[in-house]
This record gives sequence, structure tokens and C-alpha cells, in this order.
Amino acid sequence: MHPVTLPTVVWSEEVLRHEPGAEIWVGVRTPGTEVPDRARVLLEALTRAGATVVPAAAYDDDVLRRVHDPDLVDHLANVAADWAAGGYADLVGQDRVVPYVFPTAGMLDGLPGRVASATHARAGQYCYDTMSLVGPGTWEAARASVDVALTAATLVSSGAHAAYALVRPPGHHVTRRAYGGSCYLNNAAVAAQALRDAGAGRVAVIDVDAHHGNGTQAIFYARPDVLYGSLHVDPGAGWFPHFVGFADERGTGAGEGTTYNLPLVPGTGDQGWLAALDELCARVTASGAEALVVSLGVDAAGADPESPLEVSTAGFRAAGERVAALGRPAVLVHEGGYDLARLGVDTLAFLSGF
Ligand code: SP5
Ligand code: ZN
Repeated sequence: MHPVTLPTVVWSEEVLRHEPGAEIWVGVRTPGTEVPDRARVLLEALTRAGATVVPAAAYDDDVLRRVHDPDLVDHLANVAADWAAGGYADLVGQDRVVPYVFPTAGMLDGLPGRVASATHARAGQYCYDTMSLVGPGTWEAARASVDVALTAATLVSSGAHAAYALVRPPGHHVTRRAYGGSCYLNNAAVAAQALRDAGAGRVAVIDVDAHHGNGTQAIFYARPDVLYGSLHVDPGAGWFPHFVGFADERGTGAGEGTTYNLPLVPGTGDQGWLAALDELCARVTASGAEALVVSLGVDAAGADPESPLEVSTAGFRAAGERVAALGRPAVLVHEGGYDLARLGVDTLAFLSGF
């Protein structure tokens, strides 16, 4: 047996500090799925497999505040403390930040957006669902994940062929100024921007998470220098994020033609999933991208509670091989994967294949 060379793993203990506590889904409080044990499982699996683990370095907010509206960053940095100071835990029995009203385009109907004075209303200005709760450690974990992603990007920009950012909460659902989908800051988008800043002429984001990365797509939708390609369960078949991730979304303006969506029918297994990945890889090759960011979610796994795709461990390994065959340096950024029994095995399979 050959020893497998794994990408360097970048890690911070701080990612454990986000405890969503629950998700409010169609009005019902259900157990949170994006739990700290996800990161523990991943660290354990990779350590046991002999991966080199390095600590994240601290970065300033420069890249973060270019990828996101600084107002979103400030909101996330402060809202848990505002909620605590507002006494909501005692007043309403809710110690997490949960929005209840959303100033949608339809509500405002052209009027300017105002800054709500009430903390419980302000929560809906930056969050687009009820499933992404904010608690006392959410900001610390999300911000640490950005440092992990930036450290991995620096390793790759400095000559490493690959580095794996072991992050949570995940990030690919976060747009320029709105969070949701169990995500708070867009780690993959930050990594892509950092690779561009370090000199990569073109960067391709390959998103293999079971859900469409609507946030990453939105951030780069009009940009020709960062491609976004995704395979995911068809939002048109009733799956999150429901409103975005359709095949006819192809970019706009100077970014026209640099977004590729490959929605898959529920039940798609290795064969269909890998065929879609092959199509995406061909696009990436044709684009001339010099570096890659992989949004590595493994929730396409058969038993995952959050997606109806049916990818096997062998499928994840084959996917890692295909992405490696692109021959480009890659920052691998963790996204979803909620079956704790498969999360470590499937992620290790992808990374070993790579
Ligand atoms: C990063 C990522 O994989 N985000 C996925 C977010 C999708 N969440 C959709 C949730 C749909 C309802 N799930 C019910 C879970 C009950 N706890
Ligand atoms: Zn997902």
C-alpha cells in the first residue's frame, strides 16, 4: 500500500465556538445540523490518516471587507452582544439571534432601506432565512474560519500544490451582504479573492457541495476573473436555496459566461454526479484558470440528512482525482456534510483522491 499524501490541513480551535443550538425550519424549532462535532470529526479523521495540521495565522479584515459589504461584517461582529444587551433571553426566552421580519424588495417596493432601531428587526436586514441562528461564539468561529481559509490560500500562493481549510461554520450561501443556509462569512470567496490578490490571473471555484453556493455565485457573478461552477441538487426540484442555482444563470456583464450551474435530479448517484463534474472540469480547463478553490461539501453522500443525492465514498475519491487532474494549485475549503458517521470518511476520500 502506498502512503497517501494529503494536503496540509489548516485549523483553528476557534471554529468550535459557534453553537447554533437550533434551526427554525418552517416555524418549527429543530436540532441544529451544523454542529461543532462536525469539525471534531474532520480533525480526528485527518489526524488519524497522518495529515500535517498547521494553525491558522491572524489576518486583518482587508480581503473580508472587499468580498462582503462592511455593514454585514460589522453586523455579525456586534449582533450577538446587541441581542444579549437587549435582554431577549429573559424577555422572549430566545438567547440566539433569530430574525422575524425581512425587508425584501417586495416590501420596500423602491423605498430606501432604513436601519431598523430594534435589534430583533435589524436581524432580518442581513439574514435571509430563519435557520441560521447567531449565538455568543458565532462571530468568533466564522471570523476564525476566514483566517483558516486565508492561511490555506497563502500556503498555495507560496507554492504548495494544495491546502485544506478545515472550517465551520461553512460559507458558500453568504452573498455580498446577506447570510443564511447555516453560513455567516463566505470562506471560499475570501480564498478566491486572496488567490487573485496574490497574482493568479484567473481563479475557478468548483463547488461540489450538495447545495448551490448562491453566495459565492452572487459575489463573482459580474466578474470575469473568478469563475464559479457548481454541481448540486436541482433547486427547481424543491431544494435549498430554492430561488438560485438554475442552469440558465451564466453570469452577467463582463462576467457573462463565467458561471456554470449543473443542477442534478434528486437521487443522482456517482455516475451522474461524476459526469457533471467532468463537464465542469472541462469548462475550468478551457477557461485558463490558474488556481482553484474547491467548495468541498460532502452532503451529496447517500445517507446525508440534508440532501437527496446518492454519492458514495468511492465517488468522492474519484471526484478528488478528477479535480487533481486539472493540474492547478487548489485551496480546498470545507462546506457542508451533516452525517457525522460519513463526514470524516468521505472528506478523507476526496482529499486522498486529490
Ligand atoms: C453549507 C450547507 O450545506 N448548507 C445547507 C443548508 C441547507 N439547509 C436546508 C435545510 C432544510 C431543512 N432541513 C431540516 C433540518 C431540520 N433540523
Ligand atoms: Zn450543502
